[in-house]
Amino acid sequence: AVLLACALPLTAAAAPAPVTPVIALGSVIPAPVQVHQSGPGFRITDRTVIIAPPRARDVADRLGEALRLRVAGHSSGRTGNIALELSRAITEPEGYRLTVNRSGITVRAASNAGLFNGVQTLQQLVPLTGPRTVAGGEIVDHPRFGYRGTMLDLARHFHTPAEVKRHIDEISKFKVNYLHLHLSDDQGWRIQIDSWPRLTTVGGGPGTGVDGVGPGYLTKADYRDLVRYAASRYVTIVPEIDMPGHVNAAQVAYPELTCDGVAPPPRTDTAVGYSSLCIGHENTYGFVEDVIRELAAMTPGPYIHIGGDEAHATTAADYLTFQKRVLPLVAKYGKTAYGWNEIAAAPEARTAVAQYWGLTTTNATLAAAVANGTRVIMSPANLAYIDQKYDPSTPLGLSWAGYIEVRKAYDWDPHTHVAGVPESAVLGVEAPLWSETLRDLDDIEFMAFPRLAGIAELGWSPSRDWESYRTRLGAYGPRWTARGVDFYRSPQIDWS
Ligand code: TNX
Repeated sequence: AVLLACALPLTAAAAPAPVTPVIALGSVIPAPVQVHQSGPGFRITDRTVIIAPPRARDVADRLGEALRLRVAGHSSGRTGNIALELSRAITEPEGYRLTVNRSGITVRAASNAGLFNGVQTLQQLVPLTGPRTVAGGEIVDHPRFGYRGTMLDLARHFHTPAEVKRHIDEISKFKVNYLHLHLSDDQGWRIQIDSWPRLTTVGGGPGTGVDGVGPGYLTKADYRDLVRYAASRYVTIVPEIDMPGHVNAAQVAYPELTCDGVAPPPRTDTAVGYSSLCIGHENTYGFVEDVIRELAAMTPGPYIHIGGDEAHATTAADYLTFQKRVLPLVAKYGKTAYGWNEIAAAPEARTAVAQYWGLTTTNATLAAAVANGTRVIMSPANLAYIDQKYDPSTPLGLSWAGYIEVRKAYDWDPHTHVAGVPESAVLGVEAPLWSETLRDLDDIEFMAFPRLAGIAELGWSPSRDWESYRTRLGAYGPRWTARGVDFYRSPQIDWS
């Protein structure tokens, strides 16, 4: 990537004209595929207009809000504007081409998702202060992986729709295009299910969440609104209901989901692995099907995440019995099953997506499943778990998977990370953010940023380069500050 800070040509005046630095065309996170900086740049002024066809109006409006510029359907004069163009000449899905010269800026893409990505790049190239001059040249860009994700845990502490929306705004700036919502766990149930109403009235009620301080749930209307909001930022929501373990909150609400029919006490501690649905009861599968059916009906995205992790209170044989029934249920409602990598033990995971959260670079069960067709999303806990502390002094987060400084979260290769999981089986990367220790949006942002920016680059860019990345990250800091994002000022980065 081109990283030289470049200067505008000095004008003719005799007095030493102030040199206005512009941002090098490649100084963007994630790093673009190709950058050719050349020729004069374009200065955005208050008279600059964003021109976009009606079909791309939504993307144009978003850019207009960000840059405080007017949006129009077509221009009277053809130059001096920022044009968004839908073009079939761009073939990469989600790809775009950004051209900047004296007469204006053009973003071309085959789809609105591609235009949106180009617009995210452009926004990083517009100086925060001073003349808004964008360097001249061209960027040709497209993602390495189709899935670039992160996860919020609404179960351990509920995060409000307003907080989730604000987080969507922030993650989409790095072209993160999937948001996985962990909606149920031992400490709480956070999504309305009409056929089992007590899941939320009890499971999302007062006293739920870690330490009993994280109540709340999404109504179906809230959830649909979030899905729409995310879609307008080209982010797809992936809902997760964790089972057959991590179900204590559901069993408190519905004791018939236990084998003995006795309600367990509510739990607000952070232990894992003690609860299980009753594998031998037919009632269990009625419950699971109701939940999957209702979830699928309100989820336009392709995936339903069924959890499957840490089922230590379920025997290995019961676990397989459960997955044999449940994995196909997801397909019955038109969705692709997605689960934590333990699901790879079940033959029915052949058509599913496994989320690898292990600490090792070998996993025979996963490799065998991949050989049978299972595809993988990489979330190794020691590298991509952004709920882990940066170092021993980090006030938030856990550390069971180790400390994860900014460089550690960046310096690994999702496409070769696990033996027997070739790049062709990898759909992408995801950085999960568990909320045992997190209460509000400031906490979320402090743990997510800057690490999520690095994970996003692993998912998007064709190669990684720590020195280049740390320079671009240091330069990005003032943008977070300007938006009030409380990011971690890692000592590994020279922040501007
Ligand atoms: C393990 S990772 C869990 C979660 C915890 C997390 C905390 C995984 C699939 N399960 O239940 O919240 O560690 O880091």
